Amino acid sequence: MSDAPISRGFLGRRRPDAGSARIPPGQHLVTDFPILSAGPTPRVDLTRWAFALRKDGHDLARWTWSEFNALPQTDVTVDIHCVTTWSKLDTKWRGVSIDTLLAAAGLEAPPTGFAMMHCDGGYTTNVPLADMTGGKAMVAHTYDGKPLEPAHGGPARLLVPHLYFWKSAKWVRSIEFIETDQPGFWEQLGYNMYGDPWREQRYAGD
Ligand SMILES: Nc1nc2c(c(=O)[nH]1)N[C@H]1C(S)=C(S)[C@@H](COP(=O)(O)O)O[C@H]1N2
Ligand SMILES: [Mo]
Repeated sequence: MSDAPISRGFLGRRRPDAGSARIPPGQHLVTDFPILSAGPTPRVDLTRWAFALRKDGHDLARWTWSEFNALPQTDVTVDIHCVTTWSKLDTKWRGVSIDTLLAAAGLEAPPTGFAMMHCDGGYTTNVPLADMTGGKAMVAHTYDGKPLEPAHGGPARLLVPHLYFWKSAKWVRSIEFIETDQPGFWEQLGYNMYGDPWREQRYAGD
């Protein structure tokens, strides 16, 4: 993921079979955008929405919807990989990178440690902080040029495209910094603590 704009022309000239080297083992391509949610799509009131970075039970930083949207924005085009075996290429997102959030909060990215994502509806998932910084993750609010649909996590979701897509928490409301790794919703049910699609880390022990 980088801040560099991706040329539509270049993507358009890519040969149809040129994507196979981009599909991790055990995955197949889809062109639609499946919806996978463990519960109902929460109804979100943007006037009450806020996004927070938290540690030890208190906010380190907090942004309202308008404050969040006023932060520097990042556009990315990335491939996404769901553990249920679908992959989708060249998905286009706009949002606020985790680097930008940390800088806006006056925080340097902690060199070690983990993040626990907390979402409307109660979903959680864990990701090492090193996998969220350095341009590797964002809180996305726009998909393919349009406001992110509620079913896909709107108004805003985490996007960590280099890990299986269950790590990309929909309706995310806070990132909690934790010292030691803890399992989130699917991880407690036997899914992998890390979830690298290229190493097929689907389940605990993979
Ligand atoms: N809050 C929340 N985030 C979530 C989920 C969920 O059930 N709740 N499902 C995860 C899973 S398993 C996947 S594959 C992706 C699916 O995102 P999509 O519905 O936009 O395809 O969201 C992830 N993020
Ligand atoms: Mo998933």
